[in-house]
Amino acid sequence: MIFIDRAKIHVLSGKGGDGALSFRREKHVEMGGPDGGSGGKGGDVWIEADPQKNTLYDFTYRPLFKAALGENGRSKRQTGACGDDLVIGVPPGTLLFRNRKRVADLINPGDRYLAARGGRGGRGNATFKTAVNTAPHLSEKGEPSEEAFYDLELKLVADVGLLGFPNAGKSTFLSAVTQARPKIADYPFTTLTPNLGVARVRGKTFVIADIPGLIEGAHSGKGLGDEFLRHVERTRILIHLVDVFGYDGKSPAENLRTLNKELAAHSARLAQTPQIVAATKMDLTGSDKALAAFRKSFRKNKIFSLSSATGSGVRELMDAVVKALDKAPGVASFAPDPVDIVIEPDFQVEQTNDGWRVTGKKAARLAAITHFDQDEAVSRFQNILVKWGVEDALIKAGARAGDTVTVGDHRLTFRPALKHRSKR
Ligand SMILES: Nc1nc2c(ncn2[C@@H]2O[C@H](COP(=O)(O)OP(=O)(O)OP(=O)(O)O)[C@@H](O)[C@H]2O)c(=O)[nH]1
Ligand SMILES: [Mg+2]
Repeated sequence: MIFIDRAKIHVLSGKGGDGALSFRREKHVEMGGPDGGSGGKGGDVWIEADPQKNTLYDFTYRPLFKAALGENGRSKRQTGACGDDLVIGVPPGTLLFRNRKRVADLINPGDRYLAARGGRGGRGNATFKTAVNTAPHLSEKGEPSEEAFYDLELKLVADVGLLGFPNAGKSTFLSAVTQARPKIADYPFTTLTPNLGVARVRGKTFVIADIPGLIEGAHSGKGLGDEFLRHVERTRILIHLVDVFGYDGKSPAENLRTLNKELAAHSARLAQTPQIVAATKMDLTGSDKALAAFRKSFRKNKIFSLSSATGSGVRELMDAVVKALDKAPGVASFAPDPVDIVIEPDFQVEQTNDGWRVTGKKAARLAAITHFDQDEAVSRFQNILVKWGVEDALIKAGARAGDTVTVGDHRLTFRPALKHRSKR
């Protein structure tokens, strides 16, 4: 399994089905009534946290996700079937961004976000029947599909994060206290991607995240950088493992301070996460003396003594972890960024090189569902625009009869109603 924690996806909801235009035909009935059924709704696209997943690898090569179309309506008032929704499974802990704004944090299995709404089905001509118009020759097209792009970013969901310089013994500790079997070796940067393990201590269960080693300057890209710190950003507490013999010729106390600076440079919030400090490799010769010196030069935290190799100190450390978890707040979630509330007018009128354009979501939608090859549909379209005040707005802006007016993808010739013509 390849661990990927960033991806981009492209989603497309289903177009709504078109409404039907049809009239009842029966033997001995000459003028049957309208019986065109409405189209079905197009499928929605959802993004959902799926506990079976732990990487965004699936999205490396499959960037487009399309929900099914709604079926067209048919005669005899048969409504088209709705298009099936498409549910895209992502690992719990996936954050969704749209236009660089965070829109959701899918932490818990089953958390879902509506990524693209399916188009509404168009109305069939049966629904347009009124006392005045008993034989409507018009129907609507289904609403178009919705397209969107999302950036996905995974921040693993874990209770405890392991922190330390390369080679400190993080992965060894994880394999000592959980079933996880990460790669362990006597060289720095053995771990290249995070590992999760589930620990059970006195009836309590919690998830531990082991991440690659950090070094001085990680926040500016040294070593493997500090990208992986995002996988401990949610954790409730951190265990800071320090090789009792130091790393890179520096003392363990210096190592500890250096990493805490890196942590703060990455995120102020992470620097606030409670830490339990443990000196590792306490089974090796000279470790007792080294630990005494370490404790002497670093008095801010209690320093636990740990050997993942012999198991000594593991229990005491895990008890402290359970205690700390009891006090710590829950796994952090990230709220959506505030959205700018744009109160969009129903339409706007603007002058173009060759005439006028009516813009706005509502107007574009109306144009999209209108059959411009049906005379009655065109009249309805015009009546609705007049009702919204589009005609008045065009006149006010200076439009004259005969000018070209574009609405959505359609170009029309402006023919204002009599009340406007008589004014001139
Ligand atoms: N003697 C002894 N050796 C240990 C102990 N814990 C880890 N080691 C050794 O230290 C080396 C590094 O251990 P890892 O668990 O791979 O260290 P890490 O912190 O995960 O390292 P990176 O993944 O490179 O950041 C390995 O050779 C381990 O066998 C310990 O408690 N005692
Ligand atoms: Mg490791």
